[in-house]
Amino acid sequence: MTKRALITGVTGQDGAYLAKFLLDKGYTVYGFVARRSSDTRWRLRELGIENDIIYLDGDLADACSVQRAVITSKPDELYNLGAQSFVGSSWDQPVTTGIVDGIAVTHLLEALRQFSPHTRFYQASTSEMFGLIQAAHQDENTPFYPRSPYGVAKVYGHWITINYRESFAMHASSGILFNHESPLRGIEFVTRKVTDAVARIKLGKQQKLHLGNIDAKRDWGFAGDYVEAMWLMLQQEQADDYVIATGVTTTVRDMCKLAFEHVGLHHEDHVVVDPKFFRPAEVDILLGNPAKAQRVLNWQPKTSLKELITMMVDADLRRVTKE
Ligand code: NAP
Ligand code: F7E
Repeated sequence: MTKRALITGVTGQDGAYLAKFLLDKGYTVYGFVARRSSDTRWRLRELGIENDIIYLDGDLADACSVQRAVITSKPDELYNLGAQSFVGSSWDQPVTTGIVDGIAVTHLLEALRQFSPHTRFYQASTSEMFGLIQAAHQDENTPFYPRSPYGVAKVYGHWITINYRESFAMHASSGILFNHESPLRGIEFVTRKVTDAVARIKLGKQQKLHLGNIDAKRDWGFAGDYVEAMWLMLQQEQADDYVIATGVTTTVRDMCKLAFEHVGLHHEDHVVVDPKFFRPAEVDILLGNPAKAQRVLNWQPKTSLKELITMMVDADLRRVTKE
């Protein structure tokens, strides 16, 4: 029988890749979508799946709409990817971020407990929970020390997922995903900001690229690889929590270097460090240890940072050329 999946955040980067992944496996995919005044389905169009999803209107902050979506879709699997996901904005909207990224996870878990207890649940947890790192390689046992309202909200979402699993024997898993990027990444995140600027500079439409802390280090992977890990978590007999990462960390500076080199330019000639983009509190370095995911899920990242940045720069060159 065809499986049914409900995805919150289906219009986002991961939502789009996951929807495509599940549709390719034959799932019926429902997308929980918050109404916006302008179009948010460009990613689904780029993947050619805009008309293959059943859309359910709602907002994670609205428990009634969450309940209705669960009752209507009766999902076998629910993936909670919806969030105010930009760390920088979380200082400007700390309460909204707390509600949508934290409290709203309880809206979903409660809706499942009451109306669909057999549904398997995936929570999009994050390496931002490690923040001021307490171990050189972060794994499932590393204590959290979040450094932003976003990270704090996600710690709530993470623990309420574990709490419902332990309290009500629900199949609820958390993926602690490190940064993952793609040509569908939002333009506000540093990799896409860089690849878009590289394309514009190469095509003579921009001169300089203003960035914040280019000494920050991140463990960057490809979103297309990471959505498979989400699905694998929900196929296990036991729900559990997993770190998903590459095990390689790189500075923003070196990531820029890769992007500029791909089009034959030097990053030093174009990058300007601008205090405007520094954060009130920084996460200086993240480096994940995905050994458990490799052992239990048989999951491995397939895309190197160089391949990822090349793919992103090429996509932005095509987009900017078409403008
Ligand atoms: P994204 O591109 O920013 O997508 C976020 C999605 O959430 C969008 O579809 C957005 O809808 C939706 N959303 C925002 N507020 C909502 C609300 N109040 N009600 C319903 N939907 C709402 O994020 P992403 O990169 O795909 O990340 C997916 C999830 O993984 C997020 O929870 C993020 O925090 C988490 N995560 C991401 C990474 C990463 O590196 N990408 C790493 C770890 C964890 P609109 O399009 O209408 O705004
Ligand atoms: O920043 C530095 C910035 O915004 C990465 C989200 O998906 O991953 C993402 O959060 C680093 C930071 O991602 C600029 O200070 C320098 O150190 O691309 P980012 P993030 O904050 O790591 C985690 C895992 C999530 O869960 C989040 O949802 O780059 N940086 N200069 C800059 N960052 C931005 N955005 N813009 C700059 O100009």
